[in-house]
Amino acid sequence: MAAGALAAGGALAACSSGSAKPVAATAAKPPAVTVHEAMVILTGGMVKQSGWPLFVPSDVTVPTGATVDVTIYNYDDGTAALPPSVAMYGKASGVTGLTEAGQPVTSVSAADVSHTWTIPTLGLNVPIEAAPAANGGPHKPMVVTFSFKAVKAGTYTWKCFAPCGDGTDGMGGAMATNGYMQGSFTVA
Ligand SMILES: [Cu+2]
Repeated sequence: MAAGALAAGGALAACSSGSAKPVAATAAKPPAVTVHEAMVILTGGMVKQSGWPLFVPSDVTVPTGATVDVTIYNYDDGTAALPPSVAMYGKASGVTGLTEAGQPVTSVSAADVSHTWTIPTLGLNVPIEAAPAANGGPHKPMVVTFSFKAVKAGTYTWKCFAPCGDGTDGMGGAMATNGYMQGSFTVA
């Protein structure tokens, strides 16, 4: 009796796993999602708050698993050279297809960095070059594009590491304030 029940159970399990397989394979393949995010960097002077450059928007949310195509329009024509302690943020990491002004790049020299978009906990860093000098004419942005995959759900803090803020080290003011040179990146 017990042996018969086992045999029947075994047969049933084999049968149901055989028929469930194609369903599981279909369910495990969600459609690939690509989202496009645009951010603009404005100088403080453009928004009547001199010395307070900012990213707009500063808080971004993307779906888990999405490929994120980012375009950053940097209207700041000033540089904020990376000091030696954070010189490593001149090198891009964690992203693919980085271009600046239409040119593929993998790093920006420390002296030429204007801002960075950096999520240290994800190993993600993008150095951003300055906009062309306006020279009294219309402002033209430095256009920066890159992609990455938002693999792990969570809320992460992004920061700029170029000392573009207040204080003797340039790390105060905008550099230390959410909504300016830092914000949140949420994968949900
Ligand atoms: Cu900055």
